[in-house]
Amino acid sequence: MSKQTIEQLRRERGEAEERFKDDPHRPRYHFLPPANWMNDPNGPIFFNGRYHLFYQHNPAEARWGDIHWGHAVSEDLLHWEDWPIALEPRTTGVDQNGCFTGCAFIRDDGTPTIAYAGITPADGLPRGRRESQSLAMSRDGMLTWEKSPQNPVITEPPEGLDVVGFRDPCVWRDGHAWYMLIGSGIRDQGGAALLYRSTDLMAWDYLGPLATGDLDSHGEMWECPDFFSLGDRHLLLVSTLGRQMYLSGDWADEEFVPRTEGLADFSPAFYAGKSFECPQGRRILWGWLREARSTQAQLDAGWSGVMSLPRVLSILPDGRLSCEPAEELRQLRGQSISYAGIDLNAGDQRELELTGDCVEIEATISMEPAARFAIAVRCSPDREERTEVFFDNHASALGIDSTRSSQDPAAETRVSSGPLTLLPDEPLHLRVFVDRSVVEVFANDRACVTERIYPTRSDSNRICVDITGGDGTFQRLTAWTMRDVWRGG
Ligand code: DQQ
Repeated sequence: MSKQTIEQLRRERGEAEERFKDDPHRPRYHFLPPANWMNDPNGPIFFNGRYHLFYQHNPAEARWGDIHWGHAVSEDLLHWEDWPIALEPRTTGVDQNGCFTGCAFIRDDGTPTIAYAGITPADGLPRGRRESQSLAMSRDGMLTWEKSPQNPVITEPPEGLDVVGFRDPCVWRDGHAWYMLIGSGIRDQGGAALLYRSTDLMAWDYLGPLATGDLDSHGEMWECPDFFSLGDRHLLLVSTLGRQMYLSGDWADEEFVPRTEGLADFSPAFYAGKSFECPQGRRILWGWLREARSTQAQLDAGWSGVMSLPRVLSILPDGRLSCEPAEELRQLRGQSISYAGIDLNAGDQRELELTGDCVEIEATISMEPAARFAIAVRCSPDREERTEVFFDNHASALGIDSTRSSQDPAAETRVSSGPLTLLPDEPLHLRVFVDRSVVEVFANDRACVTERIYPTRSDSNRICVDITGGDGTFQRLTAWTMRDVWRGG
C-alpha cells in the first residue's frame, strides 16, 4: 500500500468528521481514528517537540482484526493530525496476522524505534498463533517505518515455561543495558512480566520474571506491561482480567520488589494503558476506552474505540497511584456556570443551569459521614435516562452507575466502583468529563472511574446533583461546555 500524505489524511479526517457529525455517540474532544477500529494505545512518545500516539488499528472495518499501528501527532495533547499508518502486517513472515501492541523509544544514535509483537498462525500454540518480538525503525522523523531485517529479535518464550501468551514488549534503557519486558502468563499459575536484557537490541538474554501474579486475583495473562520510574518508586502497569492494574515498588539490581497494588481505573472500560514521559518530567498515561455496545452496533456506526484523556501519573507517599487530568484540558473549557457555598440537605435534588453532552464539571463538596452524593449526567428531563457518578461517604466508594444510561437494550450497562476514603475534613473533589458516549471521573487525585454510555434521547443532556443519607455543602461547583477539537474547537 502506498503511503498517504499528511495532506490527504487531513482531507480524509475532515470528510470523516463531516460524515459522523450527526452521530450522537461520537466523542468531540477525545482522540479516535477517522474511522473503523481502534484498541490499545501503542508506543506514545514525545519526539522533536511533538506528541506521537500510535494505536492498534483495523483500518478496514469497525471490528478487531488485521491489526496495524495507526499513528497521530499533536503539539498540545488536544488537537491531532493523522500520520500514515506506521506498521502494517505483512502477507508472509513474522507479523502476517497482525502487528500487536508494543512501545517506542529513541536509540543512542537518535533513531526512533518501535518494538512490537508480531503474530503468525501456528497450530498447537495458544490461540493457534505464534507471538514473537520485532523491531522497526524510522529514518525520516517517524513519518515512515522500516521493519528490521533481523526480525523477530525474540522468537519464542523461554524454554521450560508453559505460557498462555508472549507479547506487548516494553523496552527501556538503564545504564549500559537495554531491558525488555514481555506480557505473559504461566498456565494455571498466573500473569507474569518476563524480563530480558540486551546490549544491542538484537540479542536478548532472559533474566526471569520481573513480577508474577496470583491466578485468582491477578488473572492468568498479563497484557501490555509498562514499567518506569515514578517519584521514588517504580511502577508496573499490567492489563489483566479486563482491568488496568498497577504494582508500585522498588527496582534495583535487576529486581523489582512490589510493595503496593491497586487499579489505575475502577472500570473495565479503561484498558491496555500505556504511558510516556514528557520533557518536563510529567508521566502521561493513555488508555483504550472500549465500547460497551454490540459488534453490530459498532459496525453500523463505522467506528469503534476511543482513547482516554491524557492522565498525569504520580506516586502518593504511601505508594498508591495518583492520577489527574492533564492541565492542557482546561484550554477546552467554553461557556460556564458556577455555584459556591450552597448547602444541600439530605434528599435535595438540583438541576444545573447548563446542559450539554460535552461538558466538564468540577465540584468540591464537604459532606456528612453518612452522605451519598451523586451527579447525574446525560440526564433526560424526566430522569428516565441518566448516568450517575456517585460517591458514598459511608461506604468510602466512588463509582459510575450506568444501569439507566440508555433505553437501548443492546447497550451494556453496569455499576463500576472502587475505594476512596476521605481524610477527616477532606472534601470530595471531583472532575467529571462527559464527551457524548464517554464519562471519565477523577476524584481527589487518587481515584479514577470511566464508562461508555449510549443515551438514546436527544434531550438526555441535563446535569443534576443530589445528596441522600446526610447533608453536604458545595464549596464550589463549576460546569463548562467543552470545545469540539475535531470541528474547529
Ligand atoms: N491487544 C493487542 C495485544 C494485547 C491486547 C492486540 C490487549 O497485543 O495483548 O490488539 O488489549
